[in-house]
Amino acid sequence: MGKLKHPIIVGVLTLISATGLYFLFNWMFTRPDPASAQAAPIENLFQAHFIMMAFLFALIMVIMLYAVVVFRRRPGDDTDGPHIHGHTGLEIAWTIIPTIVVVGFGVYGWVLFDEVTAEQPDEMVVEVVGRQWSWSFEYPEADVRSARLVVPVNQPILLEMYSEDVLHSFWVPEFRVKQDLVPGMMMPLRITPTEIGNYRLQCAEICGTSHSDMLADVQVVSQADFEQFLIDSAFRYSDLSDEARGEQFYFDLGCNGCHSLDGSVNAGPTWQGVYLREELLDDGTTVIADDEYIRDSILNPDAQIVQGFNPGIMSAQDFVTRIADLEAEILRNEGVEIDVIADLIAFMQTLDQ
Ligand code: HEC
Ligand SMILES: [Cu+2]
Repeated sequence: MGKLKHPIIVGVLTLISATGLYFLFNWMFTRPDPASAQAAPIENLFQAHFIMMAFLFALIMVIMLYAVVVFRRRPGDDTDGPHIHGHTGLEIAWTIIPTIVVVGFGVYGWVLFDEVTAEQPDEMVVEVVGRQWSWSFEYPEADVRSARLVVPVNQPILLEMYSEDVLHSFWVPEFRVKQDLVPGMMMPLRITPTEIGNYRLQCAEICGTSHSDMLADVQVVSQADFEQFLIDSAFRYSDLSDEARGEQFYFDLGCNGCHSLDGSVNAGPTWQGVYLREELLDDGTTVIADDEYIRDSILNPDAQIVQGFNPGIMSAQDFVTRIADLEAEILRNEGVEIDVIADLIAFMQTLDQ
């Protein structure tokens, strides 16, 4: 031993501490089980980081604590330590090794980013729309709209994502990939789900009052179940009853982002029992929520404000244009004139207290 005694002890202590820290990090940074093809390489990247973090942290702490304890000044010892004037070899080593590690991780991340964003064969396109504070999904090949994202297992998916207002972010932790939605741009995200199951999409970009409610169900299903989903969801607006169409509009236009059906108060008043309800307005007057008032509340939202709620929130969504666009689209696709607001009111009439 002799001269090598301290380095050997420090080396052994470093390895033991690094192993402990590695398990600690894995336990601390809780992650649900990976469920997409893109998740596996990202999980490896996590592990590589944990190993490097555990090793470096252990190395620095062990050397420091070891020196503090073992080489502490003893009582009565007034001698000076040795004077050291630099060590060229050491300085070169501690410049070159960290450079290689940092650049190495950079290259690793770059290659991996290329891999997880790479185009896949036979991609299925799903259009994703995010807005304050709800999501909706369209399957252009099947002419299906949905408030939940249903995808077949092991099928490469290309999500074409749009925001109708501010920045949002698509994040399903099990898939490990995350992508911002930027207003005015199509943002792509590729996912190949590998595990059948139910997941939850959450917006990961703070986007206003009800950001934390901006959730959607994600279901990874078998190919057969997926085809059944498309059959069950394929519809023409004009085939539905007025009330059912109103309910569909409630989701398609994103009214569900602010208006609950179960009495809970979100950014806007609940729709439970809204029809013919007596509303107290912020100027102290009351009004009965009849057809005319409801139509006005949608077309000219800032004219009458329900007490306890904020003006400007609904008008910022520009429903006048969006409803007109939707009516024009239905007329174009189905050849029928639909009054979206009348159907929304018919739906509200079904929502008793
Ligand atoms: C971004 C949040 C938001 C969205 C999305 C939203 N609203 Fe509202 N809505 C509000 C707020 C806030 C109020 C209350 C302030 C006011 O009276 O304008 C409100 C009030 C209303 C009222 C009056 C309700 C009452 O109790 O008197 C109606 C009717 C209404 N909204 C219809 C709709 C319809 C239809 C949609 C979908 C096309 C929709 N809203 C989407 C925020 C929203
Ligand atoms: Cu959001």
